Amino acid sequence: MGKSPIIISAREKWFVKNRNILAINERYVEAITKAGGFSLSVNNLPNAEELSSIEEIMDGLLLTGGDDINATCYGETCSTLANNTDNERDKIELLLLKVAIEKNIAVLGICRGLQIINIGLGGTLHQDLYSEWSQKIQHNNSEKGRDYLAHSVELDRTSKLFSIIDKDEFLVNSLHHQGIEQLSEGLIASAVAEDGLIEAVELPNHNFFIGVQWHPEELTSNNPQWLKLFEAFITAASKTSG
Ligand SMILES: [Mn+2]
Repeated sequence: MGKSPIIISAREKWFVKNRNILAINERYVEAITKAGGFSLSVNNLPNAEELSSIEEIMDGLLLTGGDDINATCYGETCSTLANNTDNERDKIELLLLKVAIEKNIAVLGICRGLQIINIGLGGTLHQDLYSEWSQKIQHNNSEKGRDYLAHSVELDRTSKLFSIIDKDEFLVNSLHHQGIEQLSEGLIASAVAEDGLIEAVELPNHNFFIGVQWHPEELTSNNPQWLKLFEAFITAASKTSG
């Protein structure tokens, strides 16, 4: 066995026990580890030199879920309905994404991660789906549990995600209240929900570049198909590691 590809993520910030904690949900680390990768978090905004050091070791970029992105990142005023924005995290992730695109490094975006991808490439978000867009499906199900299968998505059979999952319709968990408004140029929508919301994106002509609006890391123990997504990501990251 060769060396484990290094998968970089940005930390979340939590206020716990009277202090700011920089953290990552362990489910991501478990999924990366099971798939054969090694997870490493970036805790603060790197300068140009620090960024090139990260670039040297980054085999894959995992953009994780979390609180809302500040709408100023896509030229809008941040809504009062947006939760716990973290400008430093937004900047770290947008920087890492730019490097990953330039260097053809494998990217997997989950929930907020899919949203960062869309913004990084020039798209916009609905800042609150329920009030701004549609009430047809409940996309925000945090009170029902993180593995609660909330709605179905239909997957484009020509997508890379389809080639990994090998199913064109399935149920997903749904723990978000924001979503893609204007899809950025260059991205293709690979999955949509019944209400028409884009739930997965891909960047063609890249080593590996997939974003999903649901949380596969919460579903791997009940449904092994979701570990396959992480395995495909780590395999692609292995190709750039050396
Ligand atoms: Mn959803």
